[in-house]
Formats: sequence, structure tokens, C-alpha cells
Amino acid sequence: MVLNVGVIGTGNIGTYHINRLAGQISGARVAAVYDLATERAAQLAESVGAKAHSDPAEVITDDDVDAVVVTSPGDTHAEFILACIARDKPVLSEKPLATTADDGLRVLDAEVAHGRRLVQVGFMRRFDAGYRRVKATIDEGTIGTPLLVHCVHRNPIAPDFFTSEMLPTDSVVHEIDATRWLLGAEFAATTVLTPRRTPLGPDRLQDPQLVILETTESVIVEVEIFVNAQYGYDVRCEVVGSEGTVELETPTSTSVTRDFLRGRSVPADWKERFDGAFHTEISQWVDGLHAGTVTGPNAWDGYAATVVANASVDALRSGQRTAISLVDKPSFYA
Ligand code: ISE
Repeated sequence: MVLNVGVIGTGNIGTYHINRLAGQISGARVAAVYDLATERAAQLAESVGAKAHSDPAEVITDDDVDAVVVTSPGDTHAEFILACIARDKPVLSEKPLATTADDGLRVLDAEVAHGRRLVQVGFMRRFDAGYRRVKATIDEGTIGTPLLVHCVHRNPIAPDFFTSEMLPTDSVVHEIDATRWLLGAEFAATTVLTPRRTPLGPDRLQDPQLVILETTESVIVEVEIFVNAQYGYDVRCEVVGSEGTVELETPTSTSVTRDFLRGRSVPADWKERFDGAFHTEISQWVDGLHAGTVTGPNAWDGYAATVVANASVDALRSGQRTAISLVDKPSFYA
């Protein structure tokens, strides 16, 4: 049986998912797509044998669509997810689940009322082999009790539309989810330190930032986010425990020796660094749906990440340590 997938959004990440679903994921095909850029959507649809709809709602209501992937702009995600829930259609939404806590709660309430898990959020680092080895090491007790986490998240260059607030909401959101998952914890407070700005980014952009997150059990996660680092795409994570540490391995990169220097390559972007994670994420999503289950990051994970990211924006703007307050976790997500 083939899973017929509808995709809302044919930008960079949408096209990336569409081409993988159409060409690499057995048991799935792209049945319908939508994008405001109608010409691009039509060309992509034709290339994979899909319909191109003129309205995103039609992708969701299309009887030929069994499940939906949402890759539209973040502030549209909650409405499309709610529409999928209303039609009893599983949905894999790129982060964020929602851009506000209130919209996140609307999704939680709708899914709980629906009574069946349909929502998965695209926190793909949980599917990265390296991050999974870090989590296994922690869970085995090898490093003792986790005390501190040091994270680095460097992009070579940020798009022109990038704002200071997007460093927490669009970038650090990955570390927020990944460390919640690694530690099995929730965050209680966030502080954002603002170092000297790089001269190689726009003057308006506070880049880099140092985000300091505190869990409810006083584990401290510090995240250096630097989106105009120039040299490459560099993601690091070290968990310091009471008996040892575990560090995220970066995938085997090539070692080049010349001119009396020996160096290792650095990934150019998130696609190169996390292509394996994206593949595992969507292939396990498809396999899960064939088995009648949704097992990846859920709507609660999406809501929690949105609350923490938005609190970090408040901390960035105020310069103050900012408390994080989540609603009680519904038993549906226990
Ligand atoms: C982007 O949206 C991503 O999801 C990338 O993984 C991240 O590295 C980048 O900073 C974000 O802007």
C-alpha cells in the first residue's frame, strides 16, 4: 500500500521533502502540492506526478491525500495542523508547531479532543545517528547524572530576512527540543547574553547570542548561536555528567593535507550535516503511518519548544533572566 502525501509549501525544505518522498521513500508518493508560487508548485507537481492545488485547504481535503507535510511559513503552521486534525489526517509539520503559546495550546486541545495522535513536529535532530548515540549514552547511565550541556550552533551565513529574534525561534529551537529530549526535562528559565556583534553580519542583527537555559532540575544548557560564522555549518553538543561526558560526533568528514596543513572539511549547510536525519525522520514517519502510529516529536514537544523560544526572545529584548511557564502536560502526551 502506498501512502499518498500532500505537501503545503514548495520552498527550500518543501522541495527537499517532496523530492525525497517521490524518489527515496518506498511506500509513499506525493499526491498533491500547494504553494503561493503557483508556477513553481505546478512544475514540481508535474515532475513528481502530483496535483497542484490552488488552495492549501484543498491539499488537506483532497480524498487522494492520506497524510500531509506542512512546510509553509511558520505563522501558518497551526491553522494547517488544526485543519488536518479536523479531517483526521496525520500531519508532519516543520518547526514550529505554532509561533505563539496560545496557538500551540489550540493544537494541543484539538488533538486531545480528537482522541488520536496525528501530529508530528519536524525536530529532525532526534533522528540524527550522532544525537541518538548521545541519548543512549546518557540513558545507559555512562556519564552519571547530567549537570551541564554545552551547545554550539553555527551557520555560515544568515538569509537577509533573518532577525535577532529568529536566532532563538528559528535556530536555537533545535537545541531547545534536542536537549529536552536528551535530558527528559522541561525548562524553567532562560537568559540571553549579547556579545559584540560580528562585523560580517547586518548591523541590525544581534549575532552571535549566548542562550542560557535552566531545567526544572537545575541542569544548565548553554547554546552559542552564531548565524554568520562564515567558515561552515557547525553543530556541537557536549553533555557533562557527574561521572563523565559525552560529545556529539560530527559525521566522518574528509581530511585534507596540503601546504603543510592537515584539516577536516566542515559541512556547508543543514542539508549536508543532517541529510541522514531528515531521511530517517520522514521514512520512519511513513512506516509509522503504515503501521497506524505516529511516534516522533509530538504536539506537546512543539508547544514546549515554542514557549521556551518565545521566552528567550523576551530575555533577549529585556536583558533579564526570564521564567518559563508551561501548562500542565495533558495525560494524552504522557
Ligand atoms: C533553519 O531554519 C534550520 O532549521 C537549520 O537547521 C538551522 O541550522 C538554521 O539556523 C535555521 O535557520
